[in-house]
Formats: sequence, C-alpha cells, structure tokens
Amino acid sequence: MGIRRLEGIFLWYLLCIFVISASAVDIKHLNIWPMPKSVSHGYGNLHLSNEFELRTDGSKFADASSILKDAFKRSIDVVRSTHVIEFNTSKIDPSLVLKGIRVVVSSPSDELQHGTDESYKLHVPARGSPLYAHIEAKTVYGALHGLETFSQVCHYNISSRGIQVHQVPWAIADQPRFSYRGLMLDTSRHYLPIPVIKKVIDSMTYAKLNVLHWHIVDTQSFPLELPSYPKLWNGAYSIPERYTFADGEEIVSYAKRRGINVLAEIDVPGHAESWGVGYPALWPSKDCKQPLDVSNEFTFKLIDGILSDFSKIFKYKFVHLGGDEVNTSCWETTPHVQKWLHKNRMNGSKAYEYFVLRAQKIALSHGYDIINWEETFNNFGKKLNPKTVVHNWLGSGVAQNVVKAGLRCIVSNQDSWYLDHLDALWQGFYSNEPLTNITDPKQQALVLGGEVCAWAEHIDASDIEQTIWPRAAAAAERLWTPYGKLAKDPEKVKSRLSYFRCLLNQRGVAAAPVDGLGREAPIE
Ligand code: CP6
Repeated sequence: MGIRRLEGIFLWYLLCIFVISASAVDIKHLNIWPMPKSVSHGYGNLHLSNEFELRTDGSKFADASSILKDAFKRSIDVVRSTHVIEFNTSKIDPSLVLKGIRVVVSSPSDELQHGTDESYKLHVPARGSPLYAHIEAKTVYGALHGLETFSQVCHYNISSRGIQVHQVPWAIADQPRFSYRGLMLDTSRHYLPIPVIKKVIDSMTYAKLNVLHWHIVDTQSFPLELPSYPKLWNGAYSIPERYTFADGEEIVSYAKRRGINVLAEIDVPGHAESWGVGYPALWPSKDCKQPLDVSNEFTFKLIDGILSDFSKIFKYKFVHLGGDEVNTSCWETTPHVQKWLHKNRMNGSKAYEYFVLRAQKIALSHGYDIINWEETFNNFGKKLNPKTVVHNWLGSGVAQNVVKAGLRCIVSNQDSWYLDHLDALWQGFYSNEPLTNITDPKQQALVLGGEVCAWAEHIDASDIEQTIWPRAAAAAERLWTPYGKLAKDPEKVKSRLSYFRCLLNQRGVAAAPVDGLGREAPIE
C-alpha cells in the first residue's frame, strides 16, 4: 500500500517535471515576433506544397483579389526566397503536405482607419486531407497580420530542401494591445527616396507596426509638392530631392495595402523656416526666419491651403501639427510683430498659444483630429481642443498628466524611444512601458499607444535600416503583446529578438546585430 502510494506520488512528480520542462522549451523555441496574445502548438512538421495556394471562399471581403492576394504572394515570397526550393511533394504522404491557406474575412470593407479591427485567428492542423491552414479575421488588415504570423512559422529545411511548417498543430488567437504603433521618419533633415520609404513600410509589417508618422517638412527643407502653394517645394534641397503630389498618394496607398496608416506632420510654428524659401512673407524678417510670422494673415491662409491639399492625400483621421520647441524671442524683437503683439495685448508665449489653437481650428475644419507635441499641453493644456492627442517626447511621466486631464496621448519619450540616439540600447526600447503610473482603466484607454522616432539630422538612406532595426522591434512587442506576456527582464527575450533580427536580414532588411551597442557592432 505504502509503496503504491509512493509510486503514485513519484509518477505525479515525473509528470510535473515533464510539463514544466516542456513549457520552458516552448518559450525558448517560440520564435514569433511580436509574441501573439495566445498561442498553443505541438511538435509536428508539415511540408509546404510547391503549389501552395490562397483560398478565400466564404470571405465577405470584396477586394480579396487585390489586397489579400498581394499580401499572400509577398508572404510566400519572403518564405521561399531564402534558398532554392528543390523539394518534390510527390514522394510525401499527402496528409502531411499543406496545400494552402483558407482566409475568411467577415467585413466587406477595405477601410483602414485608427481603431480598425486588427485581430485574427490562425490555425494550422497537424494533418488532414486535403490539408489547409486557416485564418479568420474581421478585416483584411487582421488577415494580413495572420499571414505575417504564418510566414514566421515556416522554415526552410536543409534535408528536404523545401519549406516546412514546424511545431504543428498551431492555434493562435491574436490582437494588438495598443491601436497606435508608430514609426516616425524625418524627410526634412535628409531626403529619403521613395523606394527607401517603401522598404521601411515593408519592414514595419514584419513587426506589426501600423502607423508611419511622416515628418515631411521642417527647418531644413520642404520636399513635398502642394498644388495650393506651388512655391513651397522651392524649399527642397534640390530638384530631384522632392516628392510630387502623386508620390505622396503612392506612399499612402502602398502603406494602406499593407495595413499601415500614414500620419502627416507640419511642425508649426517653430520648425518651419524652409516654408519661407518660396514665400518669404512667412518669415518675420531676414534675421528671424522662424517661428512663422504670427502677425501675418497670409501664414494662416497658407496653413489652410496645405491642410486642404493634405486632406486629399492623407486619409488617416489624424494630422500632426507639431508645436514643439517654439522660441518666441525673435517675435518680440521684430518691430512689426512686436507692434502686433502690443495691439493684441499678447506676449510671446500668449502668441504661441494663439498660433497653435488657430492652426488646430483650421485642421478641424478639414475634418482632422489633431496631434500636437507635448509642449502645447505643458504650456496651455486646458485650452487645447478636446480632440487633441498629445504626443509625449520630453520625458516619461507626461502621459499620466495628459490622461488625467482627459486628453489622449501617444508615448515617444526620448530617453527610450528615440532611434537617433545611437547609444540607446534595445533593452531600453523593450522596457519602456506606456502605462507607467496609469492604473484607472478609463485613463489607460486614453493612451493610444506609442511611436519610435528616427530624427534624421544624422541619418539618411545609407543607414536608416540598421538605425531602425532591431530596436524598433523591441518597442513593437511592447505595443502589441499583452502586458502580462511581456518579459520583466528584457534578457529573457533576447534569443527571440536575435531570431527576428536574422529573419529581417533574410528578408533583405539591414537590421543591426542585437548585441551591438545601440545600432553599432559589438565592442567586446
Ligand atoms: N526636430 C523636431 C527635432 C526634435 C524635435 N522636433 C528633437 C529634439 C530633441 C532630440 C531629438 C529630436 N530634431 N521638429 C522634438 C520633438 Cl534629442
């Protein structure tokens, strides 16, 4: 009796050890980035058919022939492009050959907007005949995330010389933690050619980032053509370093077909000197070229023209109006502006407030909600339009004040999420928590998400990819994966991040080594 009992306990003990070690193995080899909300898998292998096909029967999505088909082709292309496929399906048990993927999308609309449902379910059975994987999603954009995840469980197999799906059966149910997962590009400090921007957009889909914040113009250059004011792009660096109106439309449509919204920015009034190359009346004087002349009605007429043109290209519900780093001292010393300030009983800081609020009204009149950098909140938060989203950058801790005031917030604190800080490590990108010190669920819901920023004073087309990756991926998991599944110690995800970084390299993206200091090579 006693012995039997001991035996029983011993068997339970063995079982526990087995379960614990199996789950430890699971975590180590679950090389999906960012980690999905819920995952279960086994240890079987399937072969991908050489005629692997997309099936959309049962889908309500009207545009299945285009957005979905193109995304399917891209996913299979990146999976197949790592090696020459020499695999011959005919010798294999057909119940182990995956013939294709069935995608069922329940919404017929291809509208992409802030808050568009991005959830999906992915199921890959262990065997069957005929054998198909399944993706179910509310929108085509959720289905695109499902295809990306599927591509990450496919691997070239050196003995079969074909593609295998490892760890079947898979059952994944996934959706993002935050609705805004951004990357900012700055094309004013250095022009980025259209193919380079497109390649960055492609790479964003691998990490499930969904907003390209396009900081198009700034002090240094104005590269975009705007029909309402055709001399604005006289402020470009050179004739070829420009984007036509059609180029702008192309970027928006290219991004949309990959589930990415484009947030356009004009940074007024403080970062706008280049506007005056074509329209010198915008400069208060030759010695004071920014902030833009607050005393001149033409300034606001021109902003109205720009935003009217923007509304024809940029369909995302937000426009970014900047508003950071405004030094008003030269307004106060320029005679005609000084006179205007006196007449209107304003000092420099009041005039800054007046400028930002008036620009907000113009954006609202074109149907946009507004995003402004955090100085606007820090200086006159109570006056901001309630539709304002405050974009943090100066430090952590602002978000909690913004949401306490009932406004929405995007987190980009420079101590963690500035990619142009080349010595900032991926561990810091991973650990930056947007909801720090925000516990009330209503306030938490006001944090839309976060964004990593690639300010381009010292970055151009030659090094943009290794500056962005792999560190942006660390932030992308913070923004996608449920809080409870994120590692408290970033070292725990290092092998998964290294794996994802190699995946980026395989797909032709020049992601830097994970172990580098910032984006540099290892120094040990
Ligand atoms: N340009 C604009 C910049 C920065 C900002 N706005 C910036 C400031 C400090 C650092 C990095 C970037 N270059 N328009 C601030 C939002 Cl450290």
